[in-house]
Amino acid sequence: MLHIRRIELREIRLPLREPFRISSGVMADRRILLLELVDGDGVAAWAECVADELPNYSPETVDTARLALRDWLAPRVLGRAFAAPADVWPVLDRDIRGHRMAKAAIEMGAWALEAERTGRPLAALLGGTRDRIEVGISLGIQPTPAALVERAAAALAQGYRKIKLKIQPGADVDYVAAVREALGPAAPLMADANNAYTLDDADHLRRLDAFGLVMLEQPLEHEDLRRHAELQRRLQTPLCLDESITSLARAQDMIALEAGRIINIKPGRVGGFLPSRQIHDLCAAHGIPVWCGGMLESGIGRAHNVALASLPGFTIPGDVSPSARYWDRDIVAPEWTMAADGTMAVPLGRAGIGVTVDRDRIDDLTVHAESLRP
Ligand code: OSB
Ligand code: MG
Repeated sequence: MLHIRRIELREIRLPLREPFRISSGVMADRRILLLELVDGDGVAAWAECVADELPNYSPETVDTARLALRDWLAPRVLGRAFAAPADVWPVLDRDIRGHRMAKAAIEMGAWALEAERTGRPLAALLGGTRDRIEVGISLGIQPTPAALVERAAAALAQGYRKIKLKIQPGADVDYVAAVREALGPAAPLMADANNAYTLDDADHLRRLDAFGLVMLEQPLEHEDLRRHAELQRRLQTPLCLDESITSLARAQDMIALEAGRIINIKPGRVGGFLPSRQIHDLCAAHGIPVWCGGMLESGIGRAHNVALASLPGFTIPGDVSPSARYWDRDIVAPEWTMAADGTMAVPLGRAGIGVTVDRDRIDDLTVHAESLRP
């Protein structure tokens, strides 16, 4: 039995090596919520909540997640025994709307605790089948096409297997054209608009069809599947949905409406590993490729993403880049690294999340800590 005796909640501050700009905002000095779940025998496992400081990607924030975790979610699992980690999600979700990132932090922590407790790698517990995953990089919006070309060329030289270019009105077609021109026709490029367009921009977005993008991610409003379907009918480039896919039902709707042809699965966005696996299985049954997205996670959230990305349906390189792409120094050892061939090892030789959490460093970075008990 999985028994969650206490949850240590921390907020740390971890500065990105450089600010990351997307159409809906900039991230720089990250505030990150970390959870440590501890069972009755003192076995512990870490998880990360991917909510950011401002509600520009999802309605959740660090502060709403902390409130939800402390007042509504942790009380549901503390002191309670679960036969399996898959039983945690329904307990967290029943009659609590939304707050999926907060739910996911506990749910994913429960899977990690089960892995730790039973001496198995998290990836194996989740049903992973790969020992290496393919790595992509997401490049923030740059001041000029030339600056983006420089970064994209460096990423290609480093071996990244997919290069995602963040776009927004005024920094789109010219930027993508410049990168395609510089990197050549074979470079695996895609674009991500984070909701920055409307259907009125369809003719403009159709110009992206000339550049052979692997996909265009989330061009339209986050709750709008119908208009994505309309746009997909007018574009050759496959659409991939990110913000729009908040649940298994939304993934089913995307497929039924033909609102996209690819899904970016972020476990935090959908509520954890159980919904992620359900979406993964649904997509596999419909021939829809999936890949693991990223939320600029520390080494802890990254460990969870690496484990998920080892499942068989994750056939497109994920936004699961090595630690050094984000941080001067990560909070885990060893740090996450990428080989020259653009792959990352899944740590199958170790139980749990596969890396050691650097407690001293976390103590140094902590701005808030509280202990949640039954
Ligand atoms: O849309 O995928 C996104 C980061 C923060 C918020 C939204 C997104 C992103 C990224 C970064 O693209 C991916 C990464 O973690 O490297
Ligand atoms: Mg995205």
